Amino acid sequence: MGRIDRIAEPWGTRTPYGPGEDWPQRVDLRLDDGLGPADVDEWVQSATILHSNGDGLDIAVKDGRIVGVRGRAVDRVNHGRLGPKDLFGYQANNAPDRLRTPLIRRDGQLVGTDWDTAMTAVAGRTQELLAERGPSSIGFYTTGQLFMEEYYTLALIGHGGIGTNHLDGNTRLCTATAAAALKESFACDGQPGSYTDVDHADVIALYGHNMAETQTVLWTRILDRLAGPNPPRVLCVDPRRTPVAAAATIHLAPRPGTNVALMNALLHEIIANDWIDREYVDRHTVGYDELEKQVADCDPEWAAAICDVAPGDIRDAARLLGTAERLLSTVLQGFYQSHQATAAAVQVNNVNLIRGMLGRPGCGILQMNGQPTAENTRECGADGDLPGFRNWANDEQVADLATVWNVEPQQIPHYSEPTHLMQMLRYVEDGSIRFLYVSGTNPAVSLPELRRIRDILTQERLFLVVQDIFLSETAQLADVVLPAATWGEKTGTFTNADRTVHLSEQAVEPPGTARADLDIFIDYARRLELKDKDGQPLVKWSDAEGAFEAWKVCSAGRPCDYSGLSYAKLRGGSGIQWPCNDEHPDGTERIYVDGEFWSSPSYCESFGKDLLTGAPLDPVEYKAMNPSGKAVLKAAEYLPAHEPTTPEYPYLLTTGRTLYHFHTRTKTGRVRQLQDAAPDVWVELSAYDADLHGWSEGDLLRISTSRGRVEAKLRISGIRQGTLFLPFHYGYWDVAQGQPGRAANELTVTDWDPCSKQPLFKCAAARAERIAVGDTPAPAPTTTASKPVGGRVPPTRGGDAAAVVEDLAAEEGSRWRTR
Ligand SMILES: Nc1nc2c(c(=O)[nH]1)N[C@H]1C(S)=C(S)[C@@H](COP(=O)(O)OP(=O)(O)OC[C@H]3O[C@@H](n4cnc5c(=O)[nH]c(N)nc54)[C@H](O)[C@@H]3O)O[C@H]1N2
Ligand SMILES: Nc1nc2c(c(=O)[nH]1)N[C@H]1C(S)=C(S)[C@@H](COP(=O)(O)OP(=O)(O)OC[C@H]3O[C@@H](n4cnc5c(=O)[nH]c(N)nc54)[C@H](O)[C@@H]3O)O[C@H]1N2
Ligand SMILES: [Mo]
Repeated sequence: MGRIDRIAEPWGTRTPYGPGEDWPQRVDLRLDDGLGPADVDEWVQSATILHSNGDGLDIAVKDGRIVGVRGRAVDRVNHGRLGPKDLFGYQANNAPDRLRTPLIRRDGQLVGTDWDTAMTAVAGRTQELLAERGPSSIGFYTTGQLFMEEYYTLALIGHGGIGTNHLDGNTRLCTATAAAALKESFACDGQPGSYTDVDHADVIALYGHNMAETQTVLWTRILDRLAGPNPPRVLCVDPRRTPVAAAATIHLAPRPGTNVALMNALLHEIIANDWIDREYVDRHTVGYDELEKQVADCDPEWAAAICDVAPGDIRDAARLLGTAERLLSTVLQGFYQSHQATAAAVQVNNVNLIRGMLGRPGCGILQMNGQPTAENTRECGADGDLPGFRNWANDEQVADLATVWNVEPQQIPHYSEPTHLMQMLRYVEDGSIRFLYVSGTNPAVSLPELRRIRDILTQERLFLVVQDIFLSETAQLADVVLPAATWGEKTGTFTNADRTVHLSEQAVEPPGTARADLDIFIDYARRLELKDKDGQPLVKWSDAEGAFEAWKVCSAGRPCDYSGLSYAKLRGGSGIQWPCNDEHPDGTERIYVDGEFWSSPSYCESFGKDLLTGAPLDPVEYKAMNPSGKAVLKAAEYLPAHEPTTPEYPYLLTTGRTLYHFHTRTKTGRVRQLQDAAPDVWVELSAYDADLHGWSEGDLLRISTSRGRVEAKLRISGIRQGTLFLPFHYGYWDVAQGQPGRAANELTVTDWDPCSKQPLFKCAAARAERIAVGDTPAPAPTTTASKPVGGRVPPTRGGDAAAVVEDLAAEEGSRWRTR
């Protein structure tokens, strides 16, 4: 057992292993200062909630309070490890400024009230609008951070009860492109890969994915392979020198927004060198000829001119991919939130497909998720899909859902795909949506072009309900604020990016009168008197396990089949991967083994779209293209980004994350170890650009686009020249009013991918000016992609306050008994 500063060393101690071996266990434990394991009254089973990795953990409880966390050695995902956000983040539950009672706006001010008054207002306004303007005046905007049971209930209320098509999640900002890319290639959502592919792969390619900072435990798994015998080779595609880039065999740093050009050149090389699995292509795919034609002219020289990457490096990368024996590909926001998002992500699928790298150990695709429960938002249809990956354009599947819900099929809107968030905002802007119920998301900081968002959310005619655990920037704008119980204070399940389902049990009571999101939704449905077609209550459950049992029925026979799972089965051991049913009682490690897909015209979730325009294919077109349900190789032409740089706005601005914070920091900003590691906004620029202007580390810059301004101190980092990076974590809840702009989204653009409708947070044209010479370094970590180049900057450390116990000898479960 060792103690280690996990702020200074985010990934902890190496436990090397070789290909095909089991990843050794290492149990990470963090308790409040002064406490030891013997002080803990009870350990309660759960999983991590500050990213999509789904690391199993136990919550330590003492005197009815959460006092720490410990990784679960038995869990397939993490083998006991935890990342810094999870080791320290639990403290946010105990923050003194948690919302404890509902708030309602009276004479312009939010004042405390009781639940009955608040819910009467919320349900009353809904009923008024339903009577006056019909269901399309009602919109719901939820999250990727609640539990599965909550999304399923909300989807039933929205689609089956109220009958509005306006229900989306912040997963639109997050994993809409993951879902879209899977639907384009496999005609259905569902993650092909498994985290255990890391144990077997000989090449791992990470596209626009800073896994080291955003899925720290999965990255630890890769670091342990890199430290062991026969390590995998790593390809990193990212305009910044991230820790992934630093560890990579090959790092390509393209201009933001040029991913499709790069991918087409990689495909061109793979095809030109005949590194293709012809048999797999012929037996299991359609569309190869079009793909070959599309990339025929896309040689590395062509791409080099667009991406500003050396042609030789593109050739080397293509050889790495083309000669891999077990290729694991991962994709995240550098593709999903960039120009031509779906088209680019689909080309990654194409690389694996034409190489026949799917369905075998080490051969996988991880079109990653970001938020901890984003997978469930998608599965349950709370985000622009129908529950159970049902196809809105297939009347039989809609009728089947109607049977499950005991409603008439025409009650469920399916005249088009459910409305995506950016369109919902337009409807609010136009006044056709008059009621917006926001749960578990903070759009006043996380959406693009914040000035516009604030205008939309503060409209007089809009009734805004915000269900949160803190008085976020968005909650401050609400008509009614509903205080929620959160992770550790309520029970439910959630599913990570590799389909692993975890049970998260209630460990402590919520603060004040805060209630589980599920209880609030059920109360809302009851007050609206939503009924099924026999006049019985539409929502037939009153607790989480009841909702889970209902979801099992809804998901049975669909790809995301939970029918073989139960709370009892999820207790005690590891998380379990869906599909889990009679055929696969212990879950399913990899889908699409033997080249079998869920893409037959009658079963598939989606008929696909045109990658350039987003126009949906109709059933007849789909059937003609893919009659027997194969994988689809979809080609895409590169198009230049919509907002090119100009002499006035000469930089490409990209935005993203740092290791120590989660999103708008409502949790991590209230945790001293994490907040101290990255206390305020900064902006990154290359040494080349800084030298050009004579700027130094710590100088105060003003970054502007045509939409707004941000002031931030300069960190000279390993970012490519011509590119600016801003973390998007810093909003306004913890600064005085009137401070200059610091949210990255003051600058981002109202624009989205035509296919996935995911906003483009990663490429805008911007200007940088120095407004003051700095005397202290930028408040950016030194342990991450923000690592300074040159200059003297004190290293990021947490010291004693960040000490974590690592038990490297933990075998056969953990040393400390779980109840
Ligand atoms: N520490 C931490 N971890 C998190 C989260 C968090 O807030 N903090 N959030 C979770 C969530 S919800 C998500 S969605 C994930 C996101 O996880 P990631 O996608 O890994 O994180 P980002 O920082 O958004 O973007 C990844 C990288 O994309 C690169 N990039 C930008 N533009 C381009 C481009 O045009 N092309 C290419 N190839 N790369 C580009 C950026 O330089 C950046 O390093 O993280 C999850 N995990
Ligand atoms: N510029 C830029 N913008 C981005 C991104 C980017 O890379 N760059 N990334 C985008 C991505 S991928 C994402 S996922 C979004 C994230 O954007 P948001 O979802 O807006 O960010 P969070 O801070 O996670 O907001 C979650 C809210 O839910 C509350 N909450 C937490 N737990 C619970 C709970 O159990 N119940 C309820 N009711 N509330 C809870 C939190 O207090 C917080 O206010 O941001 C997007 N915006
Ligand atoms: Mo996300």
